[in-house]
Amino acid sequence: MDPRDELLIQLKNAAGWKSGEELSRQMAMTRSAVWKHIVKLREEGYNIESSPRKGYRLADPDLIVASDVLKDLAGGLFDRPQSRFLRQTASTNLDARHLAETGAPEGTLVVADSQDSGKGRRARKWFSPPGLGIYLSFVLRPAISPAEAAKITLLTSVSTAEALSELTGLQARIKWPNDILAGGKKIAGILAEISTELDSINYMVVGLGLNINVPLGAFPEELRGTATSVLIETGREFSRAQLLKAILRDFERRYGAARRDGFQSALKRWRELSDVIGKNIRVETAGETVKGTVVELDRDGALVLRDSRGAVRRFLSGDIIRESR
Ligand code: BT5
Repeated sequence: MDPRDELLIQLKNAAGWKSGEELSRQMAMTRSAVWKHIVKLREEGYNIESSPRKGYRLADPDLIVASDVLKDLAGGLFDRPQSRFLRQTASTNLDARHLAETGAPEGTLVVADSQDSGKGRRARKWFSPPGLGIYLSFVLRPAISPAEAAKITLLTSVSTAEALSELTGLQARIKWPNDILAGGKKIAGILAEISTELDSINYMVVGLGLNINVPLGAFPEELRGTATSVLIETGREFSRAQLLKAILRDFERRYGAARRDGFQSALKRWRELSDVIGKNIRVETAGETVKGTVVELDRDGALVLRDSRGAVRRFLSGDIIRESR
């Protein structure tokens, strides 16, 4: 293991101060070598306090450490040496796209502690406060047609909702096509981007933003009525690394199952978690707004709507707004 990663894990597990002497013994290196690594880690942006008497302490105990995450994903889809764990970046989706363009294999991850320009769909922004959420993107190269790409978003939604419910006890729901809600508010969003070649997918980048330990007051004013976090909903803080691993494990399992047997079982769960069939809604797309009643979520992940004139319309993307009757 990279010695700096090992140092981070030692400090994280200590959950408080750890003496330089102990660190040097456990890591089988001199105290001055420990110090040099600490200096490097600080340069990379890790907030490590030091005290001549007590030793060292990680100021952010909820840090996501690469090797800690990767060891739990060893041997699977996300076991990729090309993966990046960053303190800070503009957008993990952008990073993952660059990696994909230069040949990074399926399963390559980009995880960041904070983003300066987190992206939503249609040039919207994703609020990404440092250390309080998951900002993750991964590269996929699925052998499906571009028309089926929405299925990957729905798979990611199911995995996120399931892992959230399992670890935190929250009743997470899915709002078509890419939002996860808790207590009726947005707790996570997914941004899938696709690069196509003729009629096949060259690569896909799936981005997930999940609000974990964000207190209400930390959200910008304009999001306070619509956004939420695990902390707000449960009153408790949760480990970001644990949630990250649970989501990735669930996704890996479902993606494998979909490749073997198709998307049916994920689709079934997605429909249960979506709870939108029969509801009166408005769909806003880039070009138009259509009112109607949801007939179904079809096998490609499209929303099928009967509009006020009785015509049936199918949407693969857009935003839905619930209409009151
Ligand atoms: C999304 O877009 O919901 C997709 C968000 C994907 C973010 C991840 S983070 C890691 C990866 N790297 C990136 O750069 N992006 C991905 P959309 O459905 O267009 O929703 C965007 C809207 O959600 C904004 O216009 C706000 O109204 C709202 N919003 C922004 N930040 C939020 C947050 N942290 N929590 C809840 N709502 C938020």
